[in-house]
Amino acid sequence: MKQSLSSTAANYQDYIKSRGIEGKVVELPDSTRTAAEAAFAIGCEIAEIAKSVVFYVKDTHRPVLVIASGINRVDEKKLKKIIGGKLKRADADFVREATGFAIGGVPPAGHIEPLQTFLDEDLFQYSRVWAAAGTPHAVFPVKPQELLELCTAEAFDIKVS
Ligand code: 5CA
Repeated sequence: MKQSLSSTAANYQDYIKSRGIEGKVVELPDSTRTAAEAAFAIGCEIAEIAKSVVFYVKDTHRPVLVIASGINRVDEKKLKKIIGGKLKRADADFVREATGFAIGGVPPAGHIEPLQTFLDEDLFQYSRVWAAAGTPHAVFPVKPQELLELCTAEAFDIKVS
């Protein structure tokens, strides 16, 4: 573990602290770019990784964020029913533009602009999960209920089952 955080991770630490989250951002020497890499670097289950998946509403191009358990695939049909419009998966450029962060480091909140956010209810099986903290090497621990409040999200069954 590095002694001091990179500026992006340090800024994210300040952000979550300002939002009342007590968990500390951890910057790891190994990549945390994907849910599997993050779980390996942290030493937790992949299911305990809160991954950020960005979609957009096809007709309006409005971005939508889904925070899903690392082992789950987001069911776009379920999401379409909740949102009421067809969705497309965002590409790397769209993700950066909508959130201000690059894929692999997209955090659950604190984006350029607030995004409508949905939380995978499976994350509530764990007492704490790990989410990206702005870079592909930084994560932070958070209770699912805290995550729900941090993201002003609603929890749904959104996985392909
Ligand atoms: N830092 C880790 C775990 S905390 C992380 O951000 N993982 S992640 O799973 O949340 O972010 C990767 C997600 O980005 C993938 O689940 C996938 O939905 C998305 N993604 C990865 N590559 C692409 C791509 N080329 N285009 C669109 N989305 C992508």
